[in-house]
Amino acid sequence: MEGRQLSEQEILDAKNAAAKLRKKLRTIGMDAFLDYCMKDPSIPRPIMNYFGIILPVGYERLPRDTILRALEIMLIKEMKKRENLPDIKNLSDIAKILANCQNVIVVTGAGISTSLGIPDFRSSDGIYSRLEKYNLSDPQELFDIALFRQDPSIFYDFAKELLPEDRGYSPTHAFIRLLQDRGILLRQYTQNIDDIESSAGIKEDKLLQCHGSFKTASCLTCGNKVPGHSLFHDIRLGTIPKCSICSELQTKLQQKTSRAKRKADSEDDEAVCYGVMKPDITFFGEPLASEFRTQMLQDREVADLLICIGTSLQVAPVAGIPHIMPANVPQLFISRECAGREYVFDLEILGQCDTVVRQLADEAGWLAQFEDIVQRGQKTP
Ligand code: CNA
Repeated sequence: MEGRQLSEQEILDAKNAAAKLRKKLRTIGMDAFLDYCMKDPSIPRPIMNYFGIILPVGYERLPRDTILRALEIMLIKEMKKRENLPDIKNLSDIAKILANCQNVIVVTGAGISTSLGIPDFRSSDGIYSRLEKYNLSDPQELFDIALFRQDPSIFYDFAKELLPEDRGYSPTHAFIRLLQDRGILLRQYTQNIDDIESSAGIKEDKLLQCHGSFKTASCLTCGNKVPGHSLFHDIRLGTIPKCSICSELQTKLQQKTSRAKRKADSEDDEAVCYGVMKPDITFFGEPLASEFRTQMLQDREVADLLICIGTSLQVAPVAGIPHIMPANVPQLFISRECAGREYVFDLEILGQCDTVVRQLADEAGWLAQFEDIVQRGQKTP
């Protein structure tokens, strides 16, 4: 019956069988489980199918040791998988957990700012959907440091879309602020570069901007650091922001240099990015702040809830956070689209995050306090 679609009952039976096998594997341990798999040559294939692993045709003819070794590798992977915690079926269960929590880790992505008009990357209307005009082979090139040095105008052309309009913040930012005000926010790990967290009043020691942010900018040539907002006017006008120190120096030098020399210099690669300001966001090809790893390893020891909001979990190392949390820490995922199959969240709520967090605040009995913070985050007219 190859290629036949399974009925709902058959899918349910297979899921139940897989759950039983997982339990058996964890109860009797690897060695005994391998013995169990190998006692009959017909056993490995269905067992592996239950675990989502397809064994090649004719594997039965392989030497027993080879099969054993392959099974062992697959089962080690399986053992590392997180199991769902019992009794987490809906937001009200999460609200009960919140009532007793002290150290919540929140991981956020571009989805928490889309209601403020800042597009994300990977949604159907996100920035990656309209990249034809840049003629890039990979959308990530927008953040490629080598390309930025060659032609900063490509980055600045789309960067204006990411600039925060004013000091407002979204209800989801307000929810994270609520956790902070209630004294239970251990840390927010944000991939966002819009720095709206600062507008929402998330304290510096509660926030890790994993990819840096527009908060500050530095000169590529002399390293001069300035507040990020001082670049916003130029970025909005479509002008590449330049370092005032380097520009002054360049003018003085130009007055002394011959015209022919100046022409040769301007054709030089270095000359293209001379004195160009770059927001202090981490580009591909630049090292991530070393703080991330150190902080994460400390935080995972004390965390008692993980909430991931508005992220596609496609970018390392943030995408790895759910995998490195201790298995007993409950995990909630809120986004418009499912997380990848490699994730095992105790609860996945698909929808607009602003709506879902409001519901969660309500379930927790914190609605009035939440609305008060939301109110303060409304855009100034
Ligand atoms: P992404 O890959 O674009 O994913 C965003 C996810 O959020 C998608 O899965 C969407 O379905 C979901 N989403 C969008 N809007 C909502 C909403 N209203 N409610 C619930 N879910 C929603 O972005 P990631 O953050 O996962 O990827 C990391 C990149 C994106 C980082 O390097 C960021 O710097 C970069 N980025 C940041 C911003 C920003 O700072 N606002 C904007 C665009 C991209």
